[in-house]
Amino acid sequence: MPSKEILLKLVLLGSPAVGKTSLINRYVQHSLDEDYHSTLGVNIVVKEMLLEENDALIK
Ligand SMILES: Nc1nc2c(ncn2[C@@H]2O[C@H](COP(=O)(O)OP(=O)(O)OP(=O)(O)O)[C@@H](O)[C@H]2O)c(=O)[nH]1
Ligand SMILES: [Mg+2]
Repeated sequence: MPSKEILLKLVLLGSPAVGKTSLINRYVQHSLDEDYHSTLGVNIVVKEMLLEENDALIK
């Protein structure tokens, strides 16, 4: 079966210091920084995933 590429773009917005960057870093690179570094402007990250044929996104 030919592979299919799906591109999703997500925007996460919220009040300062509520954990947006921490949530994304945990999901994308499995890391946690206990220090607080305010994100200036925007932070763009990319995560590539290989989905199985029976995953809901593929259907
Ligand atoms: N205890 C606890 N601390 C957390 C959690 N998530 C994030 N933090 C801490 O909260 C602080 C702020 O987290 P960030 O992820 O930088 O917050 P942010 O929403 O991206 O902040 P801005 O970029 O300023 O908008 C950091 O010191 C994190 O370590 C959590 O689930 N539990
Ligand atoms: Mg941030």
